[in-house]
Amino acid sequence: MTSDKIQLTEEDITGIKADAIVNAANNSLLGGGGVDGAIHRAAGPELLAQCRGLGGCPTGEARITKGYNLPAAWVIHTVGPVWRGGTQGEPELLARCYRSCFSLVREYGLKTIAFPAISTGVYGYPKEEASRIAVREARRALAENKELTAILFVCFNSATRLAYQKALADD
Ligand code: AR6
Repeated sequence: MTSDKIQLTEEDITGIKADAIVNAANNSLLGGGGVDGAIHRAAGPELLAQCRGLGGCPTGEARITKGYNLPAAWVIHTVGPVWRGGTQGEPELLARCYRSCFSLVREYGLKTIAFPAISTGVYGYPKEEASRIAVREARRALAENKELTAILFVCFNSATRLAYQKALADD
């Protein structure tokens, strides 16, 4: 089932004005490269200060902070799995990331959320497999949470966009 509540865009996630944007963080939650670095730069030092107080985050879980200087009100930090060939529980851990984010969405009464392609950069998760998991979990969240009005998948390049388009076309 395709839903018009799921949208794709090719832009920098730090400019998106959703209730929450998701950060593909690491276990320390103290910043890094990729989308994590971009979010910390755009949000400003108060974000790092709040993250310091969280004491890290296990892979597959998520933590929420304010968005500070970002247009988004909240940042949901989740830690995706490092790709090790797919036999080390990576698909389940990646699915758990999305579910952890959607459970915070429900808890905080958020209506719109933007995700980067978690784990598909530095962590090496193949884009097609990762996007299938992202789309499956998004559909599940929309079925379970009627308050959720929009899920935006932010594709940073055309290969990522293509992978999501394929995943959305598959039922
Ligand atoms: N907006 C949207 N998407 C982006 C942006 C951006 N500004 N920048 C990168 N991407 P990655 P991971 C895309 O590497 O694989 C960090 O150092 C990127 O093209 O950011 O989960 C953390 O601290 C890719 O499609 O995250 C961790 O150590 C996607 O975001 C580690 O990287 C995810 O790429 C996490 O690795």
